[in-house]
Amino acid sequence: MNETAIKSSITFSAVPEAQGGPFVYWGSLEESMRSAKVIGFDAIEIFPPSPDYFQTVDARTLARQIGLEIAAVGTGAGWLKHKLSLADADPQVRTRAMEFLTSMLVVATQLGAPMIIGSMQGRSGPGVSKNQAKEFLREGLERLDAQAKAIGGQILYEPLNRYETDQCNTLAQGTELIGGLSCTKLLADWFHMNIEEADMVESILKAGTAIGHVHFADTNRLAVGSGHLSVQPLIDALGQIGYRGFLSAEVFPLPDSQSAAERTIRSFKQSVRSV
Ligand code: LER
Ligand code: MN
Repeated sequence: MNETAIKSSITFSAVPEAQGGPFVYWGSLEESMRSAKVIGFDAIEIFPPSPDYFQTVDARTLARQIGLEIAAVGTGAGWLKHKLSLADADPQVRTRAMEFLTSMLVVATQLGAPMIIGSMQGRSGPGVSKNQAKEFLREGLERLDAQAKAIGGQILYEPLNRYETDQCNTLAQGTELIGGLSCTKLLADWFHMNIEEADMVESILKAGTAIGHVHFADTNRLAVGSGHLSVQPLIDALGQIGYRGFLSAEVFPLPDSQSAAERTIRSFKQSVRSV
C-alpha cells in the first residue's frame, strides 16, 4: 500500500438500531472485512454499539490477518442507542456521554484508529440554548482532546447538516470550534457538505490541514458515482491541501452492500490519482 496516497475505506455497522442508516456492511465483521479486502479497500470504519463490542470481537487481529487498516471508530450509537450527547441539559447525561466517549477513545486508540464525534455532539433544545450547547460541546471536546493527548489517540469532529444538529454545519464552523486542540481534526462528510457548503471545493481548501477524515458519499448518500456530485474537483482540492487520509464510504447499502462497495471502489480508482 502506498502510504503517501489517499486511501479507501468502507463502513461497517454492528448497531441494529441504525438499520436503514448509511452503512455499507452489516452483520459479521469478519465477513465484511473479507469482502472489503477482496473488493480492494484499504480499510474499514467500524460503528459499534458500545465500547464493549470490542470484547466480543477481536477487530485488531482480524484486521491484521485480513490485511485491512481500521480507518475510524464511530460513536453515533451513543446517541442512537443510549440517547447520550455532550450538549444534554442534564449534567448526569453529559457525564455519561463523556464516560462513553472516553471508553470508546481508549478502544479506538488500541485499534490504532481515531474516534469520531458526530451525532453525540448534540444540539440545543429545552433547557439548553444554542450558545450553551456549543459551550458544553467545546468543554467536552477539550477534555477528550486532553485524554487523546495523554494516550496517543485522535479525535475526529464531524459537522452535520442542519436537520441533525445546530452546533456546526460547515467546515468553517467546525474549524473554529476545534481551534487550539492538538489531537482533534475535522471529518468532512460530503453528504452533509453538499447540503450546507456554498462551495465544497473552497471549503476544503480553507479547512486545509484541519481535515483528518472524509466520508465519501454522493449527493443522495449513495455510493460516489450514483448522484450528481462533481467528484474530481473535490479530489483535486484534497490533493492541494496534502490530504493523506481515508475516503470512507458512509453510504446506504443500495441496491445492496456488495454493489455499493463495488461502485465505491470504481469511483475511488477513477478519481484518486497519485496526489
Ligand atoms: C455520521 O458520520 C453522520 O454522518 C451522521 O449523519 C449520522 O448518520
Ligand atoms: Mn458522516
